Amino acid sequence: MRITIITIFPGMLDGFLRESMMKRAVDQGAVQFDFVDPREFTTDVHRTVDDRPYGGGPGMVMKPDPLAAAIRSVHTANSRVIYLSPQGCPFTQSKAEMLATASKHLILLCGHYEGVDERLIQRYVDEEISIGDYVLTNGALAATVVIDATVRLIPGVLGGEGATEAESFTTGLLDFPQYTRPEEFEGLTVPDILKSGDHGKIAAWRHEQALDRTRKRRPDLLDG
Ligand code: 4FV
Repeated sequence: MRITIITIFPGMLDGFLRESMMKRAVDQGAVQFDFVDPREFTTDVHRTVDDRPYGGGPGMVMKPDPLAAAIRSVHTANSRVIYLSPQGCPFTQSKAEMLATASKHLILLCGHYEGVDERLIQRYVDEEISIGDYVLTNGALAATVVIDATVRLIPGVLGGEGATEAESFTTGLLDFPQYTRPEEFEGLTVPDILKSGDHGKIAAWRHEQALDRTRKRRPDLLDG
């Protein structure tokens, strides 16, 4: 998979892409990342990528032209343009699974300021995704979340670490509680069932725990 990040702050993702799982995914050849800075597609000496909003109001809006040229510079028939914004569809595990399996080339458009000129979205964006109902300073942070949740699902990337089939949201439930050594921690012990070796009983206990937590913390996940 190829992931192109369109952002005026390419350095913001450097550390994240050079560490841990993402670095390993690149080393394995499962994914390649590249950046496009819209400033490279400006025509004025100040390399202007934003301007005041028509109709007045606070803040600035990203100009359509540099973004359009940036997208065109990498867009192919296999590309899917995703704009990260609070107006997007909520990002979910199933969306991550879809992106991980169905996409050859993701172009992640990272907004800044008050957002992007609507005409750019109309003409170039295939899908708008929101990572949550709050406002970030920059879409690159949201792109990082989408990249992480998606790339880890590319077959082979996770290797031995954690089977994705049985994890949160994939089962429709929150995860069961996890324990590891020491057997006693500050007076707290590990539930005996987990030390029983009876895998049938352990699986039943874990499912009951997951169900109970989901009922208490996220009953919305149980609707339907
Ligand atoms: C956001 C979100 C988000 C809005 C203004 C960047 C900011 C600034 N993106 N999910 N929530 N974006 O807050 O995806 O341009």
